[in-house]
Amino acid sequence: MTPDEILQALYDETLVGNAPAVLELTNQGLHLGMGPETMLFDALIPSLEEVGARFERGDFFVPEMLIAGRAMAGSMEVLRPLLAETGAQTVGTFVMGTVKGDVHDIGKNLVNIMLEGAGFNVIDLGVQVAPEKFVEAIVEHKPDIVGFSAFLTTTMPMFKANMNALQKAGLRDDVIVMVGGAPVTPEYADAVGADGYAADASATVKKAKELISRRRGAPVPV
Ligand code: B12
Repeated sequence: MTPDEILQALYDETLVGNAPAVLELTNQGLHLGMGPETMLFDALIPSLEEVGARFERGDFFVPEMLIAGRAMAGSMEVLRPLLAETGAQTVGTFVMGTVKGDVHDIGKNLVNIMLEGAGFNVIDLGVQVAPEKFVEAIVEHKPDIVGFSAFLTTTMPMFKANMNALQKAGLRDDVIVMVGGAPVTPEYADAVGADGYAADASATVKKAKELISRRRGAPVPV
């Protein structure tokens, strides 16, 4: 297969949730010398975007979303160490979690991979993270940044609940807060009092470094 055929097949097989084929194609692509970013940004992510569009139109239902998500997650297991492999030094600690009531984690995991690749020490609290868990993790790990991820309009209000919990615990000024996830907008991030928002994984890395530099009054290593 040519690299273009692999990208097309990765897109098609992710769309139908054929996990074994997606894994096999990922390995074939790497064998051919294709970059992990190419497979991620030119096939896997666009395919999941199409899954979302079909769900919105009523052509796909939850099981289809689930198997497509699983197919992509299988490929990410292989790509993860390669995407994170830059040998950069630690630029800061980032505690990350998907908010309570929300199980979406593909986007969050992707952000984590890119942050690790950029030299961050990432502590992933997983999904359905309650406000008190975020508080506990901030006390324990003393991160530079805490990230809240939400993918549903019904779980976005948890950002505010998390902010209130930080305030109540007296931790709000100790940590930079970033928020993100498919339905989140910069306006919403401002409205809940977050320090930063980013629309995708690479923008998150950039923004995170910028916010840390500003707080420390010195540039972070690149
Ligand atoms: C896969 C999927 C699922 C899977 C999740 C599997 C998993 N392990 O994650 C399953 C099947 C479980 C699922 C369930 C549901 N889902 Co769903 N799902 C999706 C789908 C198709 C893809 C999401 C995804 O992974 N995208 C790919 C990643 C790479 O992109 P991303 O998520 O946007 O992440 C990027 C940015 O947002 C950002 N980012 C992410 N997190 C963070 C955090 C910080 C701090 C920062 C700075 C940035 C950042 O960087 C990421 C990487 O670039 C989306 C459609 C879509 N297009 O988003 C629907 C979607 C999110 N789901 C939706 C719905 C409605 C549901 C259900 C309610 C369906 C139901 N009736 O049961 C349930 C809810 C379950 C729950 N309680 O959470 C809706 C949400 C609508 C809304 N606005 O509220 C969507 C948008 C589909 C649609 N178009 O209607 N879903």
